[in-house]
Amino acid sequence: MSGSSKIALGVALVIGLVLGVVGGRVGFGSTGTASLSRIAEDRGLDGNEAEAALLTYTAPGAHDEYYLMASGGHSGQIHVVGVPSMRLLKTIPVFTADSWSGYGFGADWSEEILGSSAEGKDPTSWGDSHHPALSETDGDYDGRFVYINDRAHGRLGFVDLRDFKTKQILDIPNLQTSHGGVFATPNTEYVHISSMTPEVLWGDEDGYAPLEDYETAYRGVSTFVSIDQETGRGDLSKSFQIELPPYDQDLADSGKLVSDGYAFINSYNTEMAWGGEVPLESGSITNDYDFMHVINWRKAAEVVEAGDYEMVNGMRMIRLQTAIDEGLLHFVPEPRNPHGVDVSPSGEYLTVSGKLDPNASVYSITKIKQAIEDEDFDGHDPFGVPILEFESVLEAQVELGGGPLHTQYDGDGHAYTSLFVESAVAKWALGPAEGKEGDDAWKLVDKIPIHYNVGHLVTAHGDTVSPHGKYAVSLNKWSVDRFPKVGTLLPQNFQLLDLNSEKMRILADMPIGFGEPHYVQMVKADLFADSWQTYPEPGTDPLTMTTSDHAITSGEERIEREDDGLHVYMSAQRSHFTPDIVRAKKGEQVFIHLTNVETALDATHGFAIPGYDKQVSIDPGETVTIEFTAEKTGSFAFYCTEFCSALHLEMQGWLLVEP
Ligand code: RUQ
Ligand code: CUA
Repeated sequence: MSGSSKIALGVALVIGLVLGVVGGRVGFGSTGTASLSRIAEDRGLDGNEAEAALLTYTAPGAHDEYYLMASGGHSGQIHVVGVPSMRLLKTIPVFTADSWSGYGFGADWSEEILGSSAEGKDPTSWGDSHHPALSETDGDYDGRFVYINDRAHGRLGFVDLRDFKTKQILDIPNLQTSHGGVFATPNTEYVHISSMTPEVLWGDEDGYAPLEDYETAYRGVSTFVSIDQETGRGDLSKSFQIELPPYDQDLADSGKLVSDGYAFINSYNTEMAWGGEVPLESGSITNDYDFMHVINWRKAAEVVEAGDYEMVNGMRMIRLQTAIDEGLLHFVPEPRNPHGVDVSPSGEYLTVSGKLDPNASVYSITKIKQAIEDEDFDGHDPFGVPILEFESVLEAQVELGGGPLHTQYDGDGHAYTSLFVESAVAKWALGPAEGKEGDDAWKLVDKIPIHYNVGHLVTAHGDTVSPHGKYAVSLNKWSVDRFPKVGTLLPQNFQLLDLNSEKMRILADMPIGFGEPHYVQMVKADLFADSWQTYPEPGTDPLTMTTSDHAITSGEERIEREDDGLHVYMSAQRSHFTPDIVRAKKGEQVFIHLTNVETALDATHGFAIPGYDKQVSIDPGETVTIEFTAEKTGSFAFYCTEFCSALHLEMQGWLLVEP
């Protein structure tokens, strides 16, 4: 049989099988099975590809089973992608202004959020979002909130998943850049974020310290941001930090179940190299081991409650010596330059992968707790932090391949680890705590090549106490030849993998053309069944999620001159702004309180005054305020920026600024 007729037979078999199953219910479409296999053949699809198409095809109008909550990397945003269709559903602006939603372009609520970062940072500039963390209840996603870090500026963004809008950006004190986390503790008591590059904490009176003072003046910090369970917001007054040595604290994870109450942070550059004559890339890899930081955060919270902290730039900070004395910080040696630490579903195993080591090293929390209790230490680091003995807390090492980075889990005792250097994903079996015993435990089960240079990967609910398996998405840094040419800056690539059988397979590619996503979480779509598509309270202020003081209903529109300026109470309803003429005096402060009085699903209006560089989106039931000083005289047209109705083009009006 020739190669091509083998393929044709494979296609026919797959299509025959799949359609044989569904055909009874829905028929074979307009062409019949024979022609379907001809279509597959014409399109050059082999049997596996035809099957992948059927497994991922999401019919027009059908909905996806999972969402990816994807970090947007340099875009500073969160992107919501459907799985298995791999369609981009939504971009949630977080750290970067966004003109469609008006985020940072005039809506009062967004300016309050973007403006809430510290002085000296242009609040509407940009962010480098890395690691989303969905809120959890009992260690599994609960669909309430999502948090994300800004790797660039050490900030934490918070999105309420009732309306999928950002509500808060916290600029974390004592944190110049961030990486470690973010993760939520199992009941979202805290969201963790830690520094990456150490920051000058103990400099001179100007806060300055030369690099020669690296070991004395520079420090890392681990931050536990306390979360208000009602609003989802972080409250810095109830949060605390732990001072850490000036290592580069890398990725982190939260303990769960047996390891609940602990946090784990990888580190590299325990050599404390800072570049220059000894470049960082060689200076930071001379030690055989770096240190996983094991933090007992429950104990830390008690220490803070007992008052054993210092206020440092407005944050309660447990000093390093206190953390050592109180026994809430221990180090575990980890093969050099580790990147990811990922806690297994039972909470027992901590998988650490070192970029320069082909093994996944798995530690046992039971052994770690025992070693801490027995004070079974293998010396101390230069700052006096006790180091546990590598052999006594290690559970297993599994050789996976080149450059393992990050690990996720399924519900079946398997771990999935990205291999950056090898461009592959490894599937391997865990041990007894995850149901794999004897010869079935601690071994590589399957490996699949990835295109190319996988960073993070994700499985469905893959970092929770009950992962679903099913799908994995590999977040590939390079796409090289995977897509048609689009110039010199190439897209990243999300590659969808099927986990439903012993051997993994690739189902689809999705080009990502907006930045470099880092971590992603895959969450069951039906968790958002109760999220809002229109605001339930008329005139809702998205910041408070309650009725705005400035909300109006139809008939209440008016213009009032008050002491602080001109207040316009305006409604938007297909296809009219009422009032549609606003007369202001030069120099006057203008407040346009705009309510979308529609209740219909999807009846969003926009409101732009290009002459004043304002643009907002007002969703059904929403009230926003646009405030500006009428500095320029003239006649400025405003218009609705959403094609909302047949008379949308007529939905415009005038701002007249009189001399
Ligand atoms: S990173 S590719 Cu999460 Cu910022 Cu590992
Ligand atoms: Cu409202 Cu167009």
